[in-house]
Amino acid sequence: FIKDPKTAAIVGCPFSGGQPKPGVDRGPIHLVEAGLVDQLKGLGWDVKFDGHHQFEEISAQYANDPPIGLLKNPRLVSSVTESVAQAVSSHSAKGELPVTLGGDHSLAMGTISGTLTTYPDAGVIWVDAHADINTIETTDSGNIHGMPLAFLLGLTACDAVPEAANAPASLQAMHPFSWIPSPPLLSPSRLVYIGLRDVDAGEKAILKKHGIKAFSMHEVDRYGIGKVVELAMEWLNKDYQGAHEHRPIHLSFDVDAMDPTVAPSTGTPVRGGLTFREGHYICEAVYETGSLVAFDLMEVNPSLADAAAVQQTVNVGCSLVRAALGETLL
Ligand code: 6HN
Ligand code: MN
Ligand code: MN
Ligand code: MN
Repeated sequence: FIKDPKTAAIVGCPFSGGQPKPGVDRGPIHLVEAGLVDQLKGLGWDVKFDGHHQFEEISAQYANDPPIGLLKNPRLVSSVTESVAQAVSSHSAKGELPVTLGGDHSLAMGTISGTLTTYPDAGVIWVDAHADINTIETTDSGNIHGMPLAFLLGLTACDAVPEAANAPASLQAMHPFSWIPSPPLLSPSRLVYIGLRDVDAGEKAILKKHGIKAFSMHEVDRYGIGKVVELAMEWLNKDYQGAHEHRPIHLSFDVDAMDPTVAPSTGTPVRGGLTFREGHYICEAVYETGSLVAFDLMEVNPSLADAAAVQQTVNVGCSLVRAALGETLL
């Protein structure tokens, strides 16, 4: 999928509009300042990086962005993710590997849409403590970083908890993400989770209803990470009949999947997460299949926790990206 000479395109996305904590927009800046570009060059990749994306024009346009229902910053997030989709697809169309640095996880609406534009049969591995699949009706927080998969899958009122049927029609009719194609590019059978441990009740109902495959921390404990990644790949490829050995894979990695002792500087930490090695193993094993076509590293927030914890989290973030680009393979 990725053309020779292997080129990684860094898509730096200093964006925090999908959640309320300031600072996550500084994540990509810290990751690049820590030397990520040279580190990837050191692995033999050509690296394209022409500065972080500036969402200033969009931010100015939506300085006034009243909520839609509970949804916060809906027009801003919609417009930013639309521009990210274009950036990602323009790189992947050239046979480059887009590496998107967040920023909050709402950005994955853009990255995954971009990947699916170039590779319509791609599968998604979503590594996260959270399921990020709340709909307009199930969200309690209104933070869109908890909702990207619902928009990518085109889930609406009828997919929510039963009481969602009572949501006002005006709310159900609102489509702040109307740029996302309908019918949706992603289907529930091409999504697999690893690392879940804080899933809202409405989200559990959605996972069940759509038969979405999820390996929570419980399954990581039971089977071990090696088996979990093997089962995840098997699941994604079960019905694949394309020209390649495997389906192309988009790996979207929320740094809060890691245990907070490993990656403390993130907005919604949850104890009981992936160890340093488990997180790296996922990245390595996906790269090893030769089917990785896009990688996201999201939710590094350098303004949470003390300087040493920030340094640690940024270093782990760089290390996960290197693992996804083949560092540990001999
Ligand atoms: N993330 N389920 C919670 C919500 O607000 O919907 C938490 C979401 C966290 C999102 O970490 O990318
Ligand atoms: Mn998360
Ligand atoms: Mn929760
Ligand atoms: Mn997330």
